[in-house]
Amino acid sequence: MQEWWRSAVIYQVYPRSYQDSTGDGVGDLKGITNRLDYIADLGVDCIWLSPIFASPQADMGYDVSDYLAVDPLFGDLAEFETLINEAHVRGLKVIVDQVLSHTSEQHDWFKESRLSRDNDKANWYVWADPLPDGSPPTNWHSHFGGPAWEFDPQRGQYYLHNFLATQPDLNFHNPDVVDAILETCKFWLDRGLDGFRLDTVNYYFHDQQLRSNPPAQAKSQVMATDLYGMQDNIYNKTRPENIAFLERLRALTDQYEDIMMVGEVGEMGHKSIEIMGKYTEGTSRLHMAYSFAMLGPDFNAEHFQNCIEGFQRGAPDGHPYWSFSNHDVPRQVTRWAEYSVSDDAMARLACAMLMSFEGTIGIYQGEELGQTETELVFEELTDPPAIRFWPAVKGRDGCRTPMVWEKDAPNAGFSTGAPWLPVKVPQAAKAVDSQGDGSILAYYKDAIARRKASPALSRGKTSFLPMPEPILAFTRSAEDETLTCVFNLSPDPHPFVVKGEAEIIHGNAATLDATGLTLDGNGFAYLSHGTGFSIQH
Ligand code: TEU
Repeated sequence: MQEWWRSAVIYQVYPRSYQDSTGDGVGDLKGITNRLDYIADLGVDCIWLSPIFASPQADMGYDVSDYLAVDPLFGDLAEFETLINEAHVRGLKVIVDQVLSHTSEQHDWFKESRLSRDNDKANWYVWADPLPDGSPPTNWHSHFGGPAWEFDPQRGQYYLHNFLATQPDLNFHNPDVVDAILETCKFWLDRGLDGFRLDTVNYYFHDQQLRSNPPAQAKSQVMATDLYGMQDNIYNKTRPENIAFLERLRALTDQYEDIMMVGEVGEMGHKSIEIMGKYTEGTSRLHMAYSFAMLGPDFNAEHFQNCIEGFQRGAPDGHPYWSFSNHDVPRQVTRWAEYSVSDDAMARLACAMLMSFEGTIGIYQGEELGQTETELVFEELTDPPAIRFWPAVKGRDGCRTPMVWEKDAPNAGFSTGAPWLPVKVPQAAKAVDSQGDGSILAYYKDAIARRKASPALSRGKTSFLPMPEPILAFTRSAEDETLTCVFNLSPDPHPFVVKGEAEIIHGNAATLDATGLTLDGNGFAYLSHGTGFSIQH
């Protein structure tokens, strides 16, 4: 039998913003449990919960102060177990975010580590002496701006942080750290969850030689206008030592049944696709991985083809996870607005594309409503890099505003209290209760069901058809089914010449008649056909 995750659709829940059950303005585990029927009704297979562990919330839970405790903001261990059990009753798997590369500065390990150079935890983090002039050991920069090193007066040394200064980087070269991390994972596996989303999986190991970025990199150390447009610390990521660690983690999860791990590769562009392949090739590393390649501004056929084909070439036995949105990037309807006829047309086009890709599919809460990025003013921001670099950096709050349930209820039914991020009118207008027949929500449910029912869409092999921009076209086939999927990635109409018998089994803004196929702006078609079929632009 095929492993469950291979053809799954995974739904990401951002707990702070899903459903508040207490009126404190922040979503919680009980709130999510209360909404499980809605999630099951979408037809998804699995829920990915963004971090719920004890945390001072400096980076909204991606700064863990106790890996073995649920943050009281979200509930307690009993409520977590109820959530898992209730999900399982509905046939839903649950994976949780594990933020293992760094901890919060409030973690006991770090509190001890920073006390002296010779305590038990002295080498659990990445400490280094200042250069003779007192400056940081390397020119590495933090992803959230500024240097990646913070000086600690008590130790008289710098510690490494790839993200906020309150997120010190664990030293994975220390075997005690690796053992402690594996224990952490075991603790949660023993509680019956179905796997992990591994945060920043290519950041675990640092460059022990402490090599500075070469001059070209150093020059671009200034915070770029786009949070995700910054240069890399080339020596300090995707270290070769990581593979052996991933293999140990896999060996641990293989002791349990049906566990899945999806790693977040913190890179964009084609390089990130290669890393996804390296981390998932074979059966002894991660089950699957995603990168920021499809989460960026690129919206052209060549880009999507390069991602999908590039992955297959690099890792024929690997498995990708594709998604267009998450809690770190502007929502796709807004991000790709320059290519769209309307928000609705883009929501449908993006959904139809995603649901036809080979691999596992991820959607992010609110995406199923065709949600747009929320416009916020400075006073409303909570995301540290945005607060620090506004307006050059807009940050990630705009995709993290609360889920909208009832259009006319206070805070659209998210909370009876003042929500941690505001619910605004354009977002509330897309609330679940306003989405009936013909809505984007109904479209997503159909699209998920269509993918599930189709061997070609859920498991088929992909071969791309040569087409000029802005047309993305490929054939997917499995068992007796062959489908050709054609997408118009522009707002302008495009005609095609079709030879042989064909039928549109699903489409939007698409017409097939004696003269051929026409795709209006953002139109698309899944065509069913026999062997004599061909299509040309
Ligand atoms: O994201 C990593 C991340 O956001 C990026 O820095 C990424 O490495 C870069 O965009 C690649 O171009 C994860 C979480 O998803 C995010 O919410 C956290 O803030 C971050 O790690 C730190 O834990």
